[in-house]
Amino acid sequence: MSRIFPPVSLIGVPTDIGAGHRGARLGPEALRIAGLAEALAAYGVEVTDRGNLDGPRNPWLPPVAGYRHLAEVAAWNRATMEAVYAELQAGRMPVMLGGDHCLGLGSITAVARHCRETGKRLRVLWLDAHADFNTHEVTPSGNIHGMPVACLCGLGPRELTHLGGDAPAIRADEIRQIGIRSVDPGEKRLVKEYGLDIYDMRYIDEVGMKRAMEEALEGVDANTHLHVSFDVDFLDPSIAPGVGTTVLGGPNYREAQLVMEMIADTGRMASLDIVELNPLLDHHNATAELVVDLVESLFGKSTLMRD
Ligand code: B3U
Ligand code: MN
Ligand code: MN
Repeated sequence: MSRIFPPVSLIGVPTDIGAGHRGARLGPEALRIAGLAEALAAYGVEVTDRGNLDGPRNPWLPPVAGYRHLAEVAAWNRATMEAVYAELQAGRMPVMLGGDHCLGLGSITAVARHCRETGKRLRVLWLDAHADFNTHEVTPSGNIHGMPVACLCGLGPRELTHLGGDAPAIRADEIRQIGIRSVDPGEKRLVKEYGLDIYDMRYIDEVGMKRAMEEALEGVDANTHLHVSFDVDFLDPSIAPGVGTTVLGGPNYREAQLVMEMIADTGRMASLDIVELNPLLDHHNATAELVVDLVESLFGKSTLMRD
């Protein structure tokens, strides 16, 4: 069976406005240099690189009332939301090249709106070392890349929770988090309160990645829009050092490949974020090249062997 993908639009979002390290703004270029567009084209995917979005520079200020750069984060996310929504409306698959993970807010807000308008069921797979469910009250840093899931679920400042008009943008039961191994104390309480479905590393160690992914993908059907939000710090730092917040004990290369292959097997991935790649912390662009390799698997590279 050969897979037919909708045409893909790459959208660069060169900012580290929500992060605690500078450098994720260089992520889109590193992914381009690692050959992302060419790799997808080699699978017969029609790829158009839309270039980079524009937004405010990073003023690199301390938190104000628990948030760093709230107005700038909102501006970048508005631009992301509009760009992603336009691609979906045009029947294309937006692939957002971050940029830090605060941008998942704009991207997924657009996807959720598209799903409401088309009657699709939304499933978000959030691949990450972190739950990204902090609020201004419990954040240890004020960095908004630690808050997008909470904002999507309606918990956060109005500028972010109401980005798409109504809040919440998504329901907690539309998201599955995989690879989690760093959750702050107050954040832990909130994810329990909101009932987030988290496949943390402890669970993956116990049942294995295959079963964890089967559970995370359960119920995905022909009417599902599957959005993958891939924070590169999901991966174990031994294979992916080029991120700002490495956390030991993540999925190894084989486990990560299996995740991507099982997503590809569903045939339902309709939008993708690639975030938190920080080329300043990378070695010879190796993390970017690994990401391209994994994204190829998301598009069915390795499953071709089983056709
Ligand atoms: N939970 C911490 C650290 C963090 C979250 N997301 C990333 N780092 N990439 C925080 O600051 O919210
Ligand atoms: Mn994240
Ligand atoms: Mn993370």
